[in-house]
Amino acid sequence: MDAWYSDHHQAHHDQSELIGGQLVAGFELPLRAERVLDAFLEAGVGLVHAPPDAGLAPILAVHDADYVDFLRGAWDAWRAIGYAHPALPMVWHAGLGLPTECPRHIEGQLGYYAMDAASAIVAGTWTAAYWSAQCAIAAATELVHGAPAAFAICHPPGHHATARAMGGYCYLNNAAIAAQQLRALGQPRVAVLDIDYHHGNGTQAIFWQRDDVFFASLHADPHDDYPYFSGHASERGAGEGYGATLNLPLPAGTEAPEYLAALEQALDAVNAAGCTAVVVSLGVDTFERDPISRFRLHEEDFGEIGRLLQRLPRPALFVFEGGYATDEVGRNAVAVLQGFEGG
Ligand code: SP5
Ligand code: ZN
Repeated sequence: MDAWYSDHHQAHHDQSELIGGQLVAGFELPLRAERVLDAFLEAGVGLVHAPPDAGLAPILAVHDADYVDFLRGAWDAWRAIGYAHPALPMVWHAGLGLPTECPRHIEGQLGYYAMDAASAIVAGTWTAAYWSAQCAIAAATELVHGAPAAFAICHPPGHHATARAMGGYCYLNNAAIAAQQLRALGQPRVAVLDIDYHHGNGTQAIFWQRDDVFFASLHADPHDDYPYFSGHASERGAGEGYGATLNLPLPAGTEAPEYLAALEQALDAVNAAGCTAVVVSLGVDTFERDPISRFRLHEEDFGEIGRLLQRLPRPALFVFEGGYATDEVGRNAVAVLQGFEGG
């Protein structure tokens, strides 16, 4: 399978994040995507392309226009009040009911459009997020032209971003944008299978009331880990989308046998849903030495995950999400692709 990668992703760098109550250098580094690109080329999985510019329309098919305007202008507004360090929110509307007005001040806007204080905006965030989404859009478009599989080496990641909020290092929801693009190009029912360590709350929220996109996710139990407020097994979707969401939370310390059994369950559900195409949110922060996660998958388990994913419908689009062990992130992500291709 071929991959899509944009050098523009490097513009999103040197973010800080609030973790454990302390402001620290972010775990989410451009180096992650470069390691994935290197491993992809070294393994000879396929060609790598730079995405063409498909414009804002496929992004606006998923995200609210006012949120996109905020992302585009946030850094300039932050600079305009005299700051040169990464922009993070510090006041939220949780518990106050839905806000009726968006604040005029950038400090208020950051809280209005964010779910946490781990997703900083820096000078190049919009450029990087835009081209990250373009990688997913280009790969999805390629699938419709007949490729059985493709890989979008997205940076920054996307699955925590909702239609109108950033969070969890995510700004634009690349997987959701790709799934929507597959729908727009004629696929009648699309699955999103999310195997990142964290629940894909953004993707779930975007398709919550829809029956045409089936969402299945394996992740750390939200009773114990980020994003805390979604991903419980009881969440099944609503309205027409009731039953088109499947959450399989797993405990801290989960190892391969339990993980692979849950993955089989998700694959059964995706196949029973009759989907004609699939987007895989490919996070490898399930790795035993991931610095922010608590599953215990070994390097060789990622190939086995890929082999199980052969049961997915085609075409299949892999979208890179999390994975913070920079020495192993490339090999682990590419091992999934190689397993999927029968290697
Ligand atoms: C795309 C993605 O994987 N986003 C993950 C965002 C997680 N952010 C919060 C992480 C909190 C980790 N807390 C445990 C720290 C152990 N040192
Ligand atoms: Zn993650």
